[in-house]
Amino acid sequence: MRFHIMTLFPDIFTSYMGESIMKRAIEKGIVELYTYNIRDFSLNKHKKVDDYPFGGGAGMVMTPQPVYDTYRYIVEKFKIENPQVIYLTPKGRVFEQKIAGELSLAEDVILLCGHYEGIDQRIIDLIVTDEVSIGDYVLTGGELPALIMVDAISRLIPGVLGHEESYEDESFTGDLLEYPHYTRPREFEGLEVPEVLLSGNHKNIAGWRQDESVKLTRQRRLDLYEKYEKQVNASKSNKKRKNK
Ligand code: 6GU
Repeated sequence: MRFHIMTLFPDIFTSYMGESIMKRAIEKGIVELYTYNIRDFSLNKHKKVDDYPFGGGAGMVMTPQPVYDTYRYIVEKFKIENPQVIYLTPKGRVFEQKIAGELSLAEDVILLCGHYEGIDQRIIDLIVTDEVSIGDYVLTGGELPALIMVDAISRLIPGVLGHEESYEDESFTGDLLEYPHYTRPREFEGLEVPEVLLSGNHKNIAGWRQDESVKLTRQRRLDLYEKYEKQVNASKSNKKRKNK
């Protein structure tokens, strides 16, 4: 899987992608990350990439030429047939696990990071296929959201995580938040590890974890809990139907 990041600040990506699981995914060749400095493609003699908004108003707008030429360079160099270009913007649809799963199947993903007040609308009309936000708050640019997407997508690609089962139990895959984890020591600052986890009874342990997940989800995320309840009810009535 190849990520292509169009940005004015390519250095932001080197530190995060050079550590831990992301680093290993790149070393293994499962993930490839290419950054492109949009400024390098500016035909302006001062390498300018922004200008005042037509119609007036606060802030600057990224000009279309450098972004468009960066895009053309990527698509031609890698011979990408149906380029998927995601523009990171608070106006986009909110990123969630399901979108990460869908994107993890793609060969190439191009991420466009905006800055200033935004990008000239004609770039969005011409090359952008999807607009994505990471939540309802405003950041100064699309770089952190791009990193978040790269991380969430990469860890779903087979071979990136050590244990294939690592993502089966986790928060969100099954619409439930994850149960609590404990490691040694058995007692810390007067707090004990729940007895059942020390019992060696795997059926009881699985039951306890399921119960904790359901409890936590109901307390914290009624929206997810209701989705989960619906699924449970649907599968129950499915079983009944089959048994008739
Ligand atoms: Cl994708 N960009 C910016 N600038 N702010 C955001 C965002 C994206 N998602 C949430 N806030």
